[in-house]
Amino acid sequence: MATQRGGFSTRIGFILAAAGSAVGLGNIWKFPFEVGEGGGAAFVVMYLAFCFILCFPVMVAEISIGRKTQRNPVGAFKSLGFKRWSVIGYLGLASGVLILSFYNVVAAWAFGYFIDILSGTFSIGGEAFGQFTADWIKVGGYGLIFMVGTAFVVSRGIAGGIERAAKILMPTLFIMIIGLIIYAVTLPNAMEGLKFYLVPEFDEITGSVVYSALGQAFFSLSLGMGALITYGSYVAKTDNIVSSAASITLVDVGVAVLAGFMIFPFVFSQGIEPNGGPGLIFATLPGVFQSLGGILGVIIGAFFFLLLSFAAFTSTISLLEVPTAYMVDEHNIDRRIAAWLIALLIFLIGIPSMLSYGAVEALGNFVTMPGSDTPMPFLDFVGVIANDTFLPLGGFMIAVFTAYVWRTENFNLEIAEGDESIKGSWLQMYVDFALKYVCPVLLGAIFLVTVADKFF
Ligand code: LEU
Repeated sequence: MATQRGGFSTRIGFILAAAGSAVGLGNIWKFPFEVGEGGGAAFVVMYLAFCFILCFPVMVAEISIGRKTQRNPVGAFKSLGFKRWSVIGYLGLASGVLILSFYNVVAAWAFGYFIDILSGTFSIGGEAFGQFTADWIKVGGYGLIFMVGTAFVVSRGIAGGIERAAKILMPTLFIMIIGLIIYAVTLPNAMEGLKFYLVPEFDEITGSVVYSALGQAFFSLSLGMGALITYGSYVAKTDNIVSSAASITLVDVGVAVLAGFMIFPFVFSQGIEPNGGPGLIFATLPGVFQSLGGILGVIIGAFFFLLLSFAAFTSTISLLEVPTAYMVDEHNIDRRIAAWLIALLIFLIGIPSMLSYGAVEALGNFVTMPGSDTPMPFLDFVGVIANDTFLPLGGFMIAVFTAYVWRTENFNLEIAEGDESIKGSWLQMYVDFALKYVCPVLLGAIFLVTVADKFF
């Protein structure tokens, strides 16, 4: 079975692919503007706590469910003998499809910035971001290119496509970020940016901030959408799941934290307000690069948006892999056909998001959430539903399922497959305890309270 489905050829290949899924626009585009809107360092503290305390155990559970069953998220629950629980898989599929529909649009912005800066057609100035996103033909074209690239890699399968791409792209990304941080901290006002980022003011925390920090933790770690169940299904039985999950979490959180060190000095050096929403890095950074002057600015600017596109690419691959694996496993459809058809469908679903940043007024002011006085664009609304709401709900159900339905004993047998020494270790004991008590209670409580706060 496993050989027909393909699989990762090496442990590091899996870790890089999963870390590639985790590290993406979530770290470099979304994390900074969420920190900016959530009041700075207090958001960062909450996000970190959620990642380690709640998300890490859920990640171990997802990878284990995938590896045990060698199935996509829907088939996994069926194959464990709990058909009704495949509702978690369907929820994951829905989340992944919705997320990819808007994620691809933001990836198109990043990729478009790269091309435009490189070709010298980019106009810098206050209105540049709005003008760029309103040009739907252009954004649509870049979005199509991005989706075609994603479908191409996914259609080629695991070791030849996904693993190979991640092995090259991830290390390059890391080096690029470090270089940009070194530059960022030398800029005027960099210290103020770092202060905003690092010194928490806890009175900034509201229900809505908790809700976004939790959604951000799940989004950033690619949890609750079945991506890691799917990637887990390609992992060899000899791999150590707990230590792989720990590496993935550390890399992802590390890149988000580093992205903050890069962005906030940039934002403050430009004298820009950090609470600018999804346009934050797109509006801020071109000015930074321009201030470098001439060819140097062009090179560094293009380099940055290339980096962002790379990061997004290894994530769009994982998002498309989930419905593709579902079609391959459950409906016996050829991988290539499945990947191309689903990519096309998701591209179409993403059109309203694409048009909601300047092209169509009604989509731009799509809905005003209770407690807010400004309407949000369609793209942001899909994010609130799929990412801030569905993902933590998926995580909650995975924890409950693993601890009480599949049962901790069976789960522990699966994680001990790759490494007996994990048995009785404090890490394993924490994961068990968290899946039984901490995740259900905290995720359940935060979910109910914050959803009530946000939607009613
Ligand atoms: N984890 C990814 C990111 O941070 C997003 C996920 C939906 C694939 O960009």
